[in-house]
Amino acid sequence: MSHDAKENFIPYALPRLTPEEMVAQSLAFYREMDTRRSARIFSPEPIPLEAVRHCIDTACTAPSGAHKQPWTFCLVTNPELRKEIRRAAEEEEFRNYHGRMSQEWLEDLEQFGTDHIKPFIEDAPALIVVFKQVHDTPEGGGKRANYYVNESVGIAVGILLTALHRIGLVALTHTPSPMGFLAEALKRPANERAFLNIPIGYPAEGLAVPDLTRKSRAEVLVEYP
Ligand code: IYR
Repeated sequence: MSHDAKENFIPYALPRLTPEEMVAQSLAFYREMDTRRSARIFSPEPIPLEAVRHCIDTACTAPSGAHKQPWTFCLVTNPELRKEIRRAAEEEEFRNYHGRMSQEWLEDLEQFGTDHIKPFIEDAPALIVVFKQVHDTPEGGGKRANYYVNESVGIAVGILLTALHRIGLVALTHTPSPMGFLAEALKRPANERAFLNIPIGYPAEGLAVPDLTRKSRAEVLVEYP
């Protein structure tokens, strides 16, 4: 069995860097990623969609359970669709902010100044609505299992956010839960569930973001030498 599998294997290697190059490149990349921030106000300017498609291709290089690649990325630029998505998202968010979210949750969000009004859904030039595939739909019909779907799609989204940041676009990982309306608006098949709504675009001119600090390395890294 494992012998048969190995017959499908192909050689694989990566260029070997010196330890000094590794330290320098990892530090440079950390510094680049440390400038990534979520944005809630976007410039309405159009963005080069071919570059965004490349970012989505990059997201799809993510590892996934049994290589099922259980994701669909919907790139929504259509203004009527964005208007409808905004309307439905604000309806859900109104219920979230006015009863469904706990007092503690509302307090935790205070510093971000968010409410149920979501102009960015229409102002951003594009939305990437990410769907997870709760099961597979093989070519010949029927159902097959997918595995570790949330982990797989979460990793893909992480890579997507990284790729977008590298080309100077900002994004927001928006969760207008419950998100069933997204599958309906985008006419997704029965095996797909909305995972995140990600408005993307250039940052609005004069954009300001909350003055956040990140946890220190000592708080997040435990080494076991
Ligand atoms: N989905 C709501 C509420 C919200 C929840 C969390 I957790 C955030 O980090 C930010 C917002 C909204 O988008 O307003």
